[in-house]
Amino acid sequence: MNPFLEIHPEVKEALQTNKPVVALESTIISHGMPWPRNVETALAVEDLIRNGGAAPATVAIMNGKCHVGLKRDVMEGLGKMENVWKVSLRDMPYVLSKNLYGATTVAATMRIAAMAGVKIFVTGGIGGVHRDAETSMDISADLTEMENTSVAVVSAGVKSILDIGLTLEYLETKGVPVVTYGQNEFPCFYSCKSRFKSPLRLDTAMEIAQLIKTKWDLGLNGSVLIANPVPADYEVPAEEIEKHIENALRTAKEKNIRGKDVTPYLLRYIAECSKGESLEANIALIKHNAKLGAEVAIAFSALSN
Ligand code: PSU
Ligand code: MN
Repeated sequence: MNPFLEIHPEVKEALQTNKPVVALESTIISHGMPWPRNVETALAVEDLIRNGGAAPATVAIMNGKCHVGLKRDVMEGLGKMENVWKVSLRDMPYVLSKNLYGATTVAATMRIAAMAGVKIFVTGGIGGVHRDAETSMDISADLTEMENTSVAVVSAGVKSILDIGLTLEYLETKGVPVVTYGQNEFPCFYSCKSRFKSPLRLDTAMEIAQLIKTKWDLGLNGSVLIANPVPADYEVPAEEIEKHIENALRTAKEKNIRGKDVTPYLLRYIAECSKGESLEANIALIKHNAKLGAEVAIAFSALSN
């Protein structure tokens, strides 16, 4: 086992007995939602996965180790703490070697999950190609990670702070299958509708597991992106979010926000402008993804055993 890994007993037991495990990221706890809803949500998501029949494994970095599965008090601490590092792939060596607290993004969580042998990962939204990428070159390491690392990702699509069309093109170039669960249109996080047709559609967790298994059995490395549309009752119309996004992008530019600070800045700005509504949608869609992720993990492990 990699010496940097610290695997929670519940997760270790599941891995050793080939039971389904679902990885979860922690940037969403530290940078994605306000306290205390962040901690409540993270714990509720873990319980949903447990009740669905899989072991939850929230990933974070602390004390020089990559933790796969967190104790409850650690999760609560992480949710309250200020100055937690947002750790993408390139930040891992620094945060580990300095013994800092780090919350992992999709990219870093995927890599650590793969190191531990976890195959299915649930998040809210992935990073992608930013709207001004042709000049800023701002493309999330989440996408290069999806090219290389064989962990399937369940998300609610791609938030429209990004260029959804370019993100889908990039995933096509990198050989990442994009599957929407139960509808033809690719969803855009708060909204079920993005105006982009989903490259693929599947209607059951078993079919999704079969696609994932077939990709890896073929010897094709890398991820499968599963887009799960937000539950209709919690959908925030795209036009409503769009005005906040445009303001967020403009102020980010004015304030010269760059690099890894861009995504958290935009997310926070939009959350504040759209008040409770976007937070409730965010929480609902993550829970919804957790249920689907547990089903996919169970189907995948049934196919593999
Ligand atoms: N998009 C969201 N919610 C999030 C993120 C992105 O809708 O919480 C977080 C995830 O942790 C993702 C990270 O992996 O932001 C991407 O950051 P960057 O664009 O700096 O790679
Ligand atoms: Mn970026």
